[in-house]
Amino acid sequence: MILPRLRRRSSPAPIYDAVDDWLSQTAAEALRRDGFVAVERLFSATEVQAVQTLLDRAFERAMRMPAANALLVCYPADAPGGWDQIELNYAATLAPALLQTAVFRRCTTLARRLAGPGSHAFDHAIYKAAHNRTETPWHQDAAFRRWQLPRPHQLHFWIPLQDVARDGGCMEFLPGSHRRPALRHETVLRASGRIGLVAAPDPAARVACPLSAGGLTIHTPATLHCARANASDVPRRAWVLQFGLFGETRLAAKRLAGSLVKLPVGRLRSRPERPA
Ligand SMILES: O=C(O)CCC(=O)C(=O)O
Repeated sequence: MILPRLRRRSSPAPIYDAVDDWLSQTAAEALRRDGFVAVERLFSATEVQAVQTLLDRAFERAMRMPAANALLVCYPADAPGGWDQIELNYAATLAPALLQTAVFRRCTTLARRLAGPGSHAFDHAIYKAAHNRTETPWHQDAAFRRWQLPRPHQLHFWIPLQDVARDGGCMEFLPGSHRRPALRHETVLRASGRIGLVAAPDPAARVACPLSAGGLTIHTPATLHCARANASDVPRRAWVLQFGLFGETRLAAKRLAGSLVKLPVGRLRSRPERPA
């Protein structure tokens, strides 16, 4: 379900505060019923640009730092040295200033209004090159969990960093799929060399969520979703934020266990976002 476009106030400032209650109520209903919701115009162009600048920097760091290479998932292009699709897990560990952006703050507020207490548990960035060949296949994020117990307060925010149409790789969902039993996922070897999980639902009822930059989609871990390859002339960049109960605690445990990258102290310190 796509929410109606929100009316912009005369100032270029984000309109979130003015529609706070209405937005979270409508979004909560859609999430309960459909398992996803698309919301337009939550962020200004400057706020989205700030995220992109930090993510681009995080990708550069991940490529330079051998310790961070494991966070990168690269789908090679035909031409040597290029990439068809590139992903960065835990991008905010390489660019901590992402967690101070207006986009992150507003998503955190919205996640808490929609799902109750919780915090940021995971983030990743997915860049699909222009005219790429890599689809994001149908899957439920819950299928990737090692811990199979339900996480009722978990919500996943998908934030495009430019306008995105269906053929540009916007998110597509199967409404109501979060209320049905989990689908069996097949294990596949993806072109990145990593193992992927792929479901094969009947896609007839699929709903595509094209968005303008400044909007986002939110879905539950049990909602079936996919995204097509990017047939457009520009790269499709997206930042994905997962919120859940004890998210920060789970992240801290991973940091302690050494599964996240440690930034060298004093170097690579992220600059804070400049105010819009
Ligand atoms: O951006 C994409 O291509 C899909 C993202 C996605 O499926 C996910 O984050 O679970």
